Amino acid sequence: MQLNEQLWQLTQERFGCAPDQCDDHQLYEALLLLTRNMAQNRPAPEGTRKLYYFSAEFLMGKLLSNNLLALGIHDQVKQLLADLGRDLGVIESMEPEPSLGNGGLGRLAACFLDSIAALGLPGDGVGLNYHYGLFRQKFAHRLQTEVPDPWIEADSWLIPTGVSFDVPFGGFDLKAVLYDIAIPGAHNPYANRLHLFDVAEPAPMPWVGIDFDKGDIAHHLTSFLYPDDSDEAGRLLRVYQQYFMVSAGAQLILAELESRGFTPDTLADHVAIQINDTHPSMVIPELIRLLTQRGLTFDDALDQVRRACAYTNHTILAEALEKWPLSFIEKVAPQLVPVIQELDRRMKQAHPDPRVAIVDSQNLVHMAHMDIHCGHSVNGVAALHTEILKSSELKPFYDIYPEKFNNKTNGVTFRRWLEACDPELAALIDQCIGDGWRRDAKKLEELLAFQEDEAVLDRLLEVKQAKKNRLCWMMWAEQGIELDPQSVFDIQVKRLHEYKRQQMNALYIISKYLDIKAGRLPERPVTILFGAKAAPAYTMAKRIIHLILCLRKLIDRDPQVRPWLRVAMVENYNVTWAERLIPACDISEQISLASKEASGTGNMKFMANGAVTLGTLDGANVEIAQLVGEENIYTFGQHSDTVIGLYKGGEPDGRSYRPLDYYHRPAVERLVDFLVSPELLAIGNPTELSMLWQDMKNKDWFMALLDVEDYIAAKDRCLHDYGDRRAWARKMLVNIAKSGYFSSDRTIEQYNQDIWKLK
Ligand code: 26Q
Repeated sequence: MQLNEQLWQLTQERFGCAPDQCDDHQLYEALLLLTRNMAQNRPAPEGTRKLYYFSAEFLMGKLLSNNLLALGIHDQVKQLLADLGRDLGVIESMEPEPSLGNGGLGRLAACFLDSIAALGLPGDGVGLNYHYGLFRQKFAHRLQTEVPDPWIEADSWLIPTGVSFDVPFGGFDLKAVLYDIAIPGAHNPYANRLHLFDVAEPAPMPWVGIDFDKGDIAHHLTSFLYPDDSDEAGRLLRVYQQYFMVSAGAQLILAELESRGFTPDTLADHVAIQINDTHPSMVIPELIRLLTQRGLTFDDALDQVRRACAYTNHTILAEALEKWPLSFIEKVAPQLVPVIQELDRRMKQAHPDPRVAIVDSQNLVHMAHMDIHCGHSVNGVAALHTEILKSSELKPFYDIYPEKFNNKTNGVTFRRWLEACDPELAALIDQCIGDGWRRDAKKLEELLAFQEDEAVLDRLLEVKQAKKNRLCWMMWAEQGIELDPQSVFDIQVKRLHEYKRQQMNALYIISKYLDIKAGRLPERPVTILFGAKAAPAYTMAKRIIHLILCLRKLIDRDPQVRPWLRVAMVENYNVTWAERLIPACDISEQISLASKEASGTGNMKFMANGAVTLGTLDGANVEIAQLVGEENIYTFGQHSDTVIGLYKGGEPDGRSYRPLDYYHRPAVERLVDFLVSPELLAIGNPTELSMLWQDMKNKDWFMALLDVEDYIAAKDRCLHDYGDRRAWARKMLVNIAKSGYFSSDRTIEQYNQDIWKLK
C-alpha cells in the first residue's frame, strides 16, 4: 500500500477523518503509528553474537524525524504533508522529548544505538522507563527549580511486549514489565530494540515539585532518573533501580539465549555485554548467580561472564566513581552478597593490593573494580582520557591487566547531528562532494578541496546565518528571549558542573561588561548563550546558574552594554534545543579544566556543524586539535599534566594550587569581586552570590582563576579573527571536513572489532 493510502486509512480508523481534516497532533499520532509499525516489522540483524548495551540512561531525543530518515521515507512524507498544505517541522514539534538522561553518557548511548542499527549489527539497549525523566528545568527568581517531565502519552514509541520477569528484592519481589522501542537501521532493512523495563503499577505524577515517597519502591522505582541522592533514601532507591534493570536484563539475555537454541554454558560465545559506566555493574554478580543456579560451577560462570562483559569508564572525577555500602546491597539484593564476597575473596587472594579490592576496609563495594576484575575489557572514551586512566586513576589495574585496557574515542551520529539538524548544510555538502558522506562520514574530508572556492565559502556563511536567524526566531517564540542575529554566537551547552567551568565564561562576560562600561568597546557584538541543567542537590552548580541569570538581567536592561554584549540561558536545555543551537553556533565553548572532561561529545557536534572550537587541551579536544591543525582551533590554558601536578602538593587541601595567588592579580580580582558588587547584589540573592564569591577566591577546586586570563585573551583573538569572513569560513570548512572521524559509526566499528566481535 502506498504511504498516502496508509496514512489515510490510519486517520480514518483513529479520528474518522481524512489526513487534511486532522489537527497537528492527530497527524503526529498517525505518523507515529505508521513509522512505529514499519520499524517494528523489520527483522533483527543476524550474527554469531548479540550485543546488550546496558545503560541507566538513553537520551534519545525526538524520534519521528530520525525514524523517517532511517526508514528512507523522510522526503516522501515531507512532500505528502506539503501537498496537504502542512509542514513536517510543525508536526514534529508535537512530539514530547523523553528526558531519560543527564547528558553526555546518555546521549552517547543513543548515538550508539543509532550506529549499531545502521551498521546492521545485532545489538539491543537495556535500560529503565522513567516516567518523569530527569526533571524539567524552570527558572524562578533567577534560580533553577525542578518539576516532573512526563513524556509518555497514550500513543508513544513504547511497544508493550507482554514479556515480564520477576526481580527478587530483599523481602519482596517486583515484576519488571518490558517495553520496547524499535531502532530502525539507516540504509538497511533491519531494526534493533531498546528494552526499557518498568514497574507494573507506576505511581501517578507527583504534582508538587519532584518530591515523592522514596520508600515506596514498588510504585516509584521508575518515576525519575537518578532521584536526588542527597539523602540515604535517594541513594538506596538508585541501588534498587540498578538491580531492577540488571536482574531483568540478565533474565532477558538468558531467555533469548535459550530461545536461540543455546545452553547457558555457551553464554559468552553468543552474547556480548557492554556496561555503560558502573551504573549497570551488578549485572556481573547477577549473571554469575543465575548461571550457577542453572548448574554451572562458580568458576565456569565467572569465566563466561568475564568473556561476555566489557566496561566503559566515562569519568575521572573520584566523586563520580560509584561505591555502595555492602549493607545497601544486603538490603536490596541479599542474594548478591555471597557472590560479591566470593569475587572479592578470589581477587584479594590473587592481588592483595588494597587499592584494587572489590570490597574495601569500610565495606564499600567499588563497582568499577568489580568490572575490571570480572570483565575482559576496560575502555576510556578519548585518547587522553584512556592515557590518564592507565597512568593514574586506574594505574594499579593497568599494571595487573594491561591487555584489558583500550581506547574508544567517542563519536556522534551524523544522521541526527548533521543530516537532520541542518538539512541545508547537508545539501550544500552534497553539492560539493556528492552524498557518499551520508554513509561514510570520513568522506567529508573531500570538502578540503573547496578551501579556496569563494562561492562555497560564501554559501557556508549564508547557511550559518540562516541557522542563526532561525534560532533567534525560536528563542523569541518559545522563551521570549530577543537575540541579535548579526552578533557572534558563542555557545556553551552541557550539564552544569564546576569542572566544565561555566563560571569562567561568566568571568569573561564580566570582563566585557566592565570594558564596555569603561568605554572600551569590543570589536563586534557578541552573544553568549548557555544551556545547562544542574543536579537538584548540587548547590554550587545552582549558584553558577544564578550568576549567569543575574548577568543576563543586568546587561539586558543596560542600553550602553546591550548592543555589544548579550547573555542568554535556554530554559530546560535538552536534545531538541541542542539540535537548534548547534547549527547556529560560531564559537563552541569546550573549556573544562584539562584532565577532567573524559571526552565531550558536544565538541564533535559543533565541529560537524561548522563551529570553531575555543577550548582547553582536554578530552577529545586534543584529537580535534590534531585533526584540524592550530589554524582552525583556539586552544588555551594549562595542560593536563600540569593540572594533575597541581592536585598534588603541600597545601592543606592536598594541592599545590593556591587560588588566592591568582585572585590577587589586579585583572582577576576586579572580575571576581564583581560577584558581590552593588550592581549585581541589587539583582541577585546576596547569600548565593557571596557564597559563590567566597568559593571562587578561596577554593576554586577546578581552577577557573588559573586559566581565566589566558581564556579571555584567546576568546578575544577568536572574536577578532571572526572579522575576516573568508578566513573564518575556511576554518568552518576545515572543521566540517575533519569531523568525519567523530562519527559514532567509526566508534562502533572499533568496539565491534576489538571487543564485541558480533559478526
Ligand atoms: C554516579 C553515582 C551516583 C549518582 C550518579 C552518578 C552519575 C550519573 C551520571 C555519574 C555520572 C553520570 C554521567 C556521566 C557523564 O555523562 N559523563 C560524560 O560521558 C560522556 C560520554 O562518554 C563524555 O563525553 C563526557 O566527557 C563525560 O563527562
